[in-house]
Amino acid sequence: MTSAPEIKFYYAPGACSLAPHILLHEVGAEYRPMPFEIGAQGTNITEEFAAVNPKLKVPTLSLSSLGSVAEIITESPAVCTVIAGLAPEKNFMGEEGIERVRVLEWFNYLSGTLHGGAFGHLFRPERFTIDSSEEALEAVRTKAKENITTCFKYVEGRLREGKWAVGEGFTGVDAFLLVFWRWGSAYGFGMERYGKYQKLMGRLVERKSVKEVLKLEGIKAML
Ligand SMILES: N[C@@H](CCC(=O)N[C@@H](CS)C(=O)NCC(=O)O)C(=O)O
Repeated sequence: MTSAPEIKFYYAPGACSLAPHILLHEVGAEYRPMPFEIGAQGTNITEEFAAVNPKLKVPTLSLSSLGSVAEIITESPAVCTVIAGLAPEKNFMGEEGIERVRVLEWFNYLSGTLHGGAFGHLFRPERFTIDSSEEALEAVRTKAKENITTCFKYVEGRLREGKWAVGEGFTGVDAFLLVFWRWGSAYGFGMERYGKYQKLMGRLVERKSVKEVLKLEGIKAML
């Protein structure tokens, strides 16, 4: 007999972990929330967390079935894939075939290009230059803002009026898009310019899972 896995979910309010957090509620999984604050120096690290995920990043998922060693899953696309797999009939990572490919395409773009390659530079410019002068850091931030705007324009261009990001149903991509919507709003990227994106977020926040998670994380959608 196989038992349901015991799930620990490491997250920080308003971080990229928001997307898998929403998926955990969509699939109705029981999980133990492990909240962290991300401060100026990065994740507020505990020894336990450093042992669990040496990358020191959220989201991190620990999955164990009784008597087995926990599997540690890191990286948002992988974490979302595992969670979606708990309710495979809901196709939260897209239906098999081209939809699943599109979901992967979106996830890679959002986590690699928009998050790692753009917002990451705005949030942590010191990680992207060996020059610690304020001028050098500001130059990294300036370029990051340009790159973020390019990404938002691309996202807006890819979205379809009145539809979820991929296929006909809600997927993890829609939840992931909320992360960047909120960051864009918080950092003054003039998000009201992106009409299709804004409408998509308006539909998304009507979902029970999204309402629950925003409340649990103590954050607003920033629409
Ligand atoms: N590539 C990773 C990035 C994870 C990441 O950068 N998480 C941020 C929160 S949004 C974090 O934990 N930051 C702590 C730090 O950089 O010190 C993913 O997609 O999961």
